Amino acid sequence: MGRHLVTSALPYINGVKHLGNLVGSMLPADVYARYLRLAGHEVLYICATDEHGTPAELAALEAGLDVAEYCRRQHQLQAEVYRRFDLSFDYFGRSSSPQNHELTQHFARRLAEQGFIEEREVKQVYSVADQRFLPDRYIVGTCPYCGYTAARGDQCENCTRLLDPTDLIQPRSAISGSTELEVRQSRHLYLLQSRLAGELRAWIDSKRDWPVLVTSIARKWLDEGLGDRGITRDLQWGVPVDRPGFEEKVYYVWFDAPIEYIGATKEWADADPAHREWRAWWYDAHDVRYTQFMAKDNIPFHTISFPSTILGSREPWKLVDYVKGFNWLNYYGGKFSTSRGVGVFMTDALELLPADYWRWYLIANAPESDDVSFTWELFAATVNKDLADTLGNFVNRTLTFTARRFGEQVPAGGTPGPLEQDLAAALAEAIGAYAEHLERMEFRKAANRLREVWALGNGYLERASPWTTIREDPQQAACTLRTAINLIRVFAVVSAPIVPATSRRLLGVVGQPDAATWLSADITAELAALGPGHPFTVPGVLFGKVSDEHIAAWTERFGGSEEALPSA
Ligand code: B3M
Ligand code: ZN
Repeated sequence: MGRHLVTSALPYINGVKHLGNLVGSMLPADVYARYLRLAGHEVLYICATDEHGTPAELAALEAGLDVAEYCRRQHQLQAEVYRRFDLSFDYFGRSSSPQNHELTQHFARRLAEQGFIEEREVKQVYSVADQRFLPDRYIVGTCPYCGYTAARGDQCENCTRLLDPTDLIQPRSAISGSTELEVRQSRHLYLLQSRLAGELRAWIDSKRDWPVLVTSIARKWLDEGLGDRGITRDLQWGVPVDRPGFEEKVYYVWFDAPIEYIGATKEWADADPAHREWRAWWYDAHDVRYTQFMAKDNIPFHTISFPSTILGSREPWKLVDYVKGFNWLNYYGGKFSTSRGVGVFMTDALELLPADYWRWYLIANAPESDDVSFTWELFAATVNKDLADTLGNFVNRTLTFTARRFGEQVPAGGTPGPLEQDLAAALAEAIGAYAEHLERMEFRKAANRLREVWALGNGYLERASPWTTIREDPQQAACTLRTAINLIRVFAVVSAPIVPATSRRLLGVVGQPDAATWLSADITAELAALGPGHPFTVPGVLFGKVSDEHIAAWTERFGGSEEALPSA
């Protein structure tokens, strides 16, 4: 059994997230957490909004709100959309919480005590008009290489060259447009990661079962020589730095954000006295297996930066046991982009179709080994074939036919024979493989197996052909339909991690409570769980099909292939 701690990368507070964000962290983490719970493990699945940093401040400014109020509202909105997507967080916290403030300051103090923090004097661009230091990306100007006039201080978007703000011609503030910029001195805290490089490498080397995507990114950072990292910023919004002379500064968002995994666990505990033992999940937690989910751009922060914080504290906080990283989900080969509004956002998605359509599509096409493209054509094909034709059609034809011939209850009569034995054997094999893939977090492979499980239903009906046997041998037909109704229950249980709402609906149809445990190994017994006379109801069509008209309308609304390509 064992205890499983699961976290998904914390979504930035500004703006509703898109399907790319969802499939790269929260959704697979949710599928995994749901599977583990069904398999009988104790699970704590934690997520939170990542609320600090310049983008949050600027978004608040733009919204005309005080940043704390802006974050409070955005947190509510995000929590609501995740609930509608059936993401089963045990707690959804906020990195701006007092708990995270306290823990972040604790870690900084410990790191300083252990000699891993140093004060350094740095030169930074200060905007007189904005009365603030500007992070590199908030300084814009003309690219010295290509002449692009809106190049950012960290990189030119046009020619992709990496820049220093001082390289820019006619630099100006991205916030106010002011050109009144000065270089000023400021003191900052540096985390001496270089001193932990050996320990980090040994730790990464010990992770032989990690995906290559993850270890190769971590090793690349180590191989390039691990630099020390500035962990403070001249901002007001963030976790205050509790050190004399640093009253005007806060910790860098990437320092406090991962600590919020722990912070949110404390929030969870503080919200309910039953969770008093929260520290046992994190501190000296040798019986806990900790799995993190994230997209590839977050991997360095979770395999290098956050582990440096933990290791350098010289306290027995839990290090991650397994990192599941994801590639990009693109929109027709271009990037989903929050800032440019390209692609499908989570609220848009729910306006079009219920969560399970998206959950299924995204898991079945998860960007695990490569970047993949979202296209409406593939979305339609996946939904129509798997959900409508395979699962939905099986359920509807089974229940409609049974109700018409035998009434709305599991029919009595007949005895299972070779067809049912074959079915049970095939199911046992496919479900076993499916569970193994879920356990290993191989989501596409898991979805392939689940699709195969569903297809066994239609294959069985074709072979047993109750619409034929009902004429000469109604007992035989009754046995087939009884088995088929039990199959619906079996499908509902095993589908629960990926399409939880559908699972609940199907179980409701056959008068069963929501799935709480996985199936037993005895599939023959599972296929007889609902006995003769057990009532059911006939649901309406489970999954509507996505038509060519839908595709045309949605392509028009969200931008088709052309608009989604990165601008030259
Ligand atoms: N908010 C970046 C992202 O959403 C960042 C993750 C924090 S995880 C501690 O991609
Ligand atoms: Zn350029």
